[in-house]
Amino acid sequence: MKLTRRVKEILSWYESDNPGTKGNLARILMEGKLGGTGRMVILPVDQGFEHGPARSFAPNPAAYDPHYLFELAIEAGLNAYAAPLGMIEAGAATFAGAIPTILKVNSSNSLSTTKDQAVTGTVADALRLGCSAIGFTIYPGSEYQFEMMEELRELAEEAKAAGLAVVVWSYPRGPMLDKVGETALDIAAYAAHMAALCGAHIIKVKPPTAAISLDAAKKTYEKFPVEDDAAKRFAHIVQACFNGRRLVVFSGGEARSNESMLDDVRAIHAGGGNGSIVGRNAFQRSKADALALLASIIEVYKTKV
Ligand code: FBP
Repeated sequence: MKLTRRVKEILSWYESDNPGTKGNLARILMEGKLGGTGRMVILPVDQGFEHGPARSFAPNPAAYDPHYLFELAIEAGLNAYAAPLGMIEAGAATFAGAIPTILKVNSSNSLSTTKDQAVTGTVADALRLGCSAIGFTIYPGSEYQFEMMEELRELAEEAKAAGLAVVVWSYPRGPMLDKVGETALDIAAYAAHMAALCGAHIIKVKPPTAAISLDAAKKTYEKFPVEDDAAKRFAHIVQACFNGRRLVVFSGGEARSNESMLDDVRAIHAGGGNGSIVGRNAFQRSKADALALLASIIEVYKTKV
């Protein structure tokens, strides 16, 4: 595999990583229809944990089958497929080497009253299953945020030593954040920055709104405003990710129209974000519709900025 100049440049930003980790980042960045561009589209399917099986898969029952999800990511020409242990194990032999995988090693669930997560996979599992990376969610703002960050520290250290990459889902939630706060621009930038500080190679956050939520940050954003424009907001998140020295991708959220998804994608691309991680908006559509939407998303990321 000949790396593009862009991918080599991105790899150079990860100054402390060993060849194994850089090689795994390169595998993700060089895979699929966006391979070599520095942009990525990833399929995440951990919603069975987060929301339960029916809420996740009833809209498109084919998606109850883990093989369907691997096939969707491969046929769409995506960069990687991220899922919890059981889901990756269920297709491990059939799809070995077919697409880079990210083992989601912690998860929450809707039966819990606390904003905490269980560690359900290990670095050894990721290596055994041929994954390129581990994926870990932190909930900045939760009563358990420090424990999650400490778990991440241990797992990231182990993953990096073993030559794996580390993908961090940084989702603000907890007692001091209302629904508006969870996706407010200042909070999203803060969450992305903390994931970078925790040593993430790839950061995943929700698209930010124009709201500014933290009282302590309001004065600063009044003095140094971010223009009221979606692309400028994504660019601000990129700034918070070490001024673009860390890859950042944005989630798709609940099922919504193609146009609304594509509006976000155009703004992410214009703002210099590195791509999308699209779960429900992919696997809850019929395969034909999902492939069509993912192809349109990829086309946007292929255009010159
Ligand atoms: P979606 O594209 O379906 O939003 O998937 C992205 C994701 O981060 C999943 O990995 C995760 O299960 C889900 O979002 C959590 O969504 P929420 O925070 O809305 O419960």
